[in-house]
Formats: sequence, C-alpha cells, structure tokens
Amino acid sequence: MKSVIVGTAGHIDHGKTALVKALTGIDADRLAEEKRRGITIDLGFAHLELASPSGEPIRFGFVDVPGHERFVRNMLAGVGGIDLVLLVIATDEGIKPQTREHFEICRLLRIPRGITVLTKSDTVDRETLEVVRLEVEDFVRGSFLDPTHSPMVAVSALSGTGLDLLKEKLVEIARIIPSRQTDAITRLPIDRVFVMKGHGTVVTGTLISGAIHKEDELQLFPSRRRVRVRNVQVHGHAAERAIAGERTALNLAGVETAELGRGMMLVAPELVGMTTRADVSLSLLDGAHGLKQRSRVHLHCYAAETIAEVVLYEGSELKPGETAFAQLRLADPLQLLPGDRFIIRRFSPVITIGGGELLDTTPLGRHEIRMALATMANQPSAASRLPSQLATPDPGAIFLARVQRRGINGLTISQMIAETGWPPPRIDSLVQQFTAQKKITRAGAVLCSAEHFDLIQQQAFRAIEDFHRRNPLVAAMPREQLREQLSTPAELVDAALQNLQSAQKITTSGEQVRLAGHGVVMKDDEAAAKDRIEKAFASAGLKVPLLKEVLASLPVDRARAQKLLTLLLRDRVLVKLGDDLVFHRAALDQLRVALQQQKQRSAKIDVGKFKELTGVSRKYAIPLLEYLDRERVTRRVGDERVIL
Ligand SMILES: Nc1nc2c(ncn2[C@@H]2O[C@H](COP(=O)(O)OP(=O)(O)O)[C@@H](O)[C@H]2O)c(=O)[nH]1
Ligand SMILES: [Mg+2]
Repeated sequence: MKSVIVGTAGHIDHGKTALVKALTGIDADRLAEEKRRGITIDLGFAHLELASPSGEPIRFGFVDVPGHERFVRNMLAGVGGIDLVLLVIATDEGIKPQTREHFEICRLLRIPRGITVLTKSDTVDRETLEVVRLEVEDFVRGSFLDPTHSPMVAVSALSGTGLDLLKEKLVEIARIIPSRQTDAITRLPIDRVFVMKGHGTVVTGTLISGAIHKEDELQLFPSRRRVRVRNVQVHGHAAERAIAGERTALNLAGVETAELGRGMMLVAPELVGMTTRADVSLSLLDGAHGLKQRSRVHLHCYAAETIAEVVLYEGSELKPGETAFAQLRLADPLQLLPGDRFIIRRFSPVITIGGGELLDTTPLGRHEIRMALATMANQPSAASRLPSQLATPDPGAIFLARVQRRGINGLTISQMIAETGWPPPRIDSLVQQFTAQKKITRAGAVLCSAEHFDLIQQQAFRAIEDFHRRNPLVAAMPREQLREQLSTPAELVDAALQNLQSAQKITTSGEQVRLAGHGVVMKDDEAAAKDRIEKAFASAGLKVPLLKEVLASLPVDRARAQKLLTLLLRDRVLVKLGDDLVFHRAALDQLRVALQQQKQRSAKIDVGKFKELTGVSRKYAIPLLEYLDRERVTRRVGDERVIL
C-alpha cells in the first residue's frame, strides 16, 4: 500500500491540529499540558486511509507540528521525513511570523510538494477570503507551492467546508509522489521514545530509507549500540516490516529506555560512519544577517541537532540570499549522509537563518588532501577542488570523484558504502560499469582511479629500477620492501606488479621482484674477484682454506668482497657451516655420494672413520657431520652416525 507522510506547518492557533482532527478523527495533541493550554508543544501523529480513484488505498501518516516560535525545534524534528506539507494559514489572521519561518524551513529542506490550506474560512466573508487568497498566492509564488502547480484550498474544520476537496487534492498529489527507495540503506531518525505497558521500550520515526523487519538487528547512533527489533508497527498497526516512507514504531530489545532519545538514529549495521565535519552547500535566507567566517550556529538535521561552526570555503562572510560551499564542524557527532538536508538557526537569538544540502559527510582532512594533491598533475588548490565535485546530482560523477580524490590510496568498497549510504548492489554496478570503461581499477576490495593506478605502476617500476641501481649485487627486490616504499594499499601494489609482469616489464618470483632481463651487473674486477673466491673453494674440495684469508687476497675492498661472498652464498654456490668455514656446493655434493657408497659397506660411521673417508681434520669433521645431520643425510646415534 502506498504510504505518504504529511506534515503541517504554520503559525500557532491557525488551526493545524483542528485540521488534522477534522481529516482523521485523531486529536494529535496528546500531552496533558497541550490539552490544558490548548496549544501544540510537541509533535503529534495521526493517520488516515483514502481510496484513490482506481480504488487502490493510500495511507497518509500525519505529523502535526507546533506553531509556537519557542517550539520550532520540535517542528524541525518532525518535518524532516515528510513528503507533502500542508501550509496552514488562518483566513482571519493571514501571514504571520511562523508562517514565514515554517515556509522557509520547508523550502530549505526541499520538501517536494504541498497544499496551501486557508483555514477558519467560516470566520470571514467571501471578499476577505479572496483578499487573503491573493495575498497568500503572492507569498508562495515561485516556490514549490506556486499556485500554478500546487493547490490552495479553503477549509473550515468547524463546519467541514472544503475538507472533501482537500482530501481529493491529497490523493491527487499522493499518486504522483514517487515511492521512496526501499533498497537503500536503512535509516530511522528517532522522534519519540516511550515505554508501553507490556511491551517495553518503543521508538517512533518516519523511516527515511530502507526497510525494517521484525527481528532485524540495527545500530543506534551515536552510541553504536546494537539493538534488536522485537516488534514493528506501521501507522499504528502491527506489521511484519516497515518500509521507507512509513511512520514506524519499533519495540526494541537490548537497550534501556534511558539510553534512547529524540535525535538518535537507527541504521543498518553496514553503515558505520559518524560525522563531525561535513562539506555542505549552504544558503542563507534573504532576511537573515550576513554569516561571518567561523560563526557558530544551531544545526538541525532530521530529528537531530547540535552546535556547528561554519567554515566558509571562500570569502569571509556569506551574505543574505547567497549560497556557498562551507564546512560544518559539529560539536557532537551525528549520523549523516550526503543528500541529507539541514537547517541552521542563529546561535542567539535563535531564529532560522538558512540551510542546505550535505555534500560530503566524510571530507578528507588537510593532510589527506595534501597527500592526494601531491600525486595529481595540474590540480588547482584544495579549496576550489572540494567539495564542488560532489555537488552534482549524477551518482556516477560522485562515485568517480570519490575514488579520484583518494589518489593512490584508493578506497575500499565498504568505505564507499559508508561515504555515500548507497546500497551495495548500486555500488557494485557502478564498479562494474567503470572498470569496464577503464575509468577505475579494482584490486580486491580496493578501488582506484585508472589514472592513479597507472601512477602506481610507474612508481613501482621506478622503485624497482632504483633498487637495482642502489643494490647492484642483489638480484631482486623483496615485494614487502616495495609495498612499504609506495605507501599504497598492498592490494594495489600487487595488482600493479601483476600488470607490469603481464606487460613483461618486470619478473616476479615469489616474494621477489626485478626488472625483466635484469641480472646482477658487475664490474670486471668484481666479476674476476667473484670467480677467484669460487675457484678457491672449488679446488679445495673439503680441505677448504680459511674464508678470511681468501677474502683478504682479493683485488677488491673488504665491503665489496663481503658482498660478493653474500651473492655466492645466496645463489648457494658456497655453503656456510661456521663463522669462518665455507664449502663449495660441489664438494658437499660429492661428500653425499661418498657417504652413499660407504653405506653399501656399513650403515654406521664414527668420527674417526669419517676423517679417514674424507681426509679432513677433526676441526672440519664435526661441523660437516652436524651439517649432514641437519640435512638428514646422517643421524646421530650415541657416538656414531647412521647413514640414512
Ligand atoms: N471557527 C473556527 N475555529 C477554528 C477552526 N480551526 C481551528 N479553530 C480554532 O482555533 C484555535 C486553534 O486551533 P488549533 O488547531 O489548536 O491551532 P494550531 O495551533 O494551529 O494547531 C482553536 O481554538 C480551534 O478551535 C475553524 O476552521 N474554524
Ligand atoms: Mg496545534
């Protein structure tokens, strides 16, 4: 069933609550104090079902707001999720201060549609009614309530005049209001908390996106507490689930009533982010004073409010009627997402002065911006780059800008979800589209713009090249060292190496990477020296010379001699068995053969026999036998070895 949320707006005593009651039969003033004083203090709720001409029922949830200037805060808490506003103006009073303020709030929040309702029509004659109508038409002209596309209905809650026409108009508009996205990530701003006898803690709100089922697990912001949905009610009736656009009441488990309050947000578990800074497009009302750089204001978004400092991206003051990019720095973290609209009110005296749209609820810090800029060619200053790129209705452009701005750090898919609040399938399809168009690269869960991925490949290639230059005697660079050096996520480094390998620019083997065709480059004297070391040991068999003597005899300096030795050991041409004891691989291989032959005669051998067999002294025999034990050629049993 289609569900539409209708909010009232308008000055106190203009007949909002009476109108809701006349339409729905429900008195939305539920507090004892409200009844006693005859004024609305807090939000009131009512519901109504009407049939569309095709017979299909439409459900209207009403949020009745207080008109008193002292309770604009409460009005703001209710107006956030509405689809349609009834701007109520009493014909006997005409336009009054909160008519203006509520109307401005609706405009700033971009409430898409509405009906202007001239109430108390029974109190004036026809001429007066027509005068008021003309005055109000002028007032709303050019706005979303412009009389050319938005109805104006005169009613009397007392006599019932005009109510049928109003219902007709409600149905007409409801039919063309698009349904809200139910596949979007679930968010429910809490506007009321109470305890219900026999049920426990209940919270209510207008579900702005997604769906909530019985038994769902949700996350409460800002405490991040996990709660379980025990029961769901929609427009006052028990339901299996609530979907976006419905007035929703949830009976919660896992949380105390005292831990809940208006302004908190219940969200799907995959939304993790909390906002303390937001880049916004901010508009100041015509009638407001100019807003100076770093002014403090009251910030309202859905039912939440906090204090924020306004940092203008350009200029030192925002003038009345102007719109500019700014960053809001919040006193308390809120759960916000791009696309949310907000209101700002002056710090003191508290009056509505402007509002706008959140563009980025995860703006990069100065350090991150500098990092990203450092890797981009021809980029202007950070201030002019951000957040204008995100101020577009095109999700594809936003997606690309968000990947792009992360530079060679890329961003993960879950970061993208947290940054946008878009559901995973929507993000997946953008990933597919842009990887197919070669605008981005995906490596595991990390996304990176194609141009930055190119840069990573270039950087990796240069780093390996550089490594070779500085380590001429080492054949390859450890992958780990490359990762550290590039300060890019490992997934991106690995993907870059894979690409370079496919392009036959580098060769990787296990954890080692080197430029394709790269061998150890040696000068002639080094090559000769290396040769001499090898020969010295090759010709000695097992009766090896002392290592330090061999090294000292070379025509190169000590450091280079040491490097050459390292090279021979790494390539396993030589094998080191002790501090100053090195053997040639061939000599050790021969020893193995000799032992196998010895095994034909006897499987056992002691140190004496070993010395006899090999002709080495005890000083060499012991390390050699220990080496053979380690290599599992022999096994020590008491004073003897068994040849295996
Ligand atoms: N004569 C007349 N009085 C009305 C009408 N609607 C509301 N009122 C009266 O106006 C006063 C304020 O109405 P209320 O609905 O509380 O105004 P709200 O502050 O805008 O919610 C009450 O005393 C109502 O009885 C109407 O259509 N005709
Ligand atoms: Mg009222």
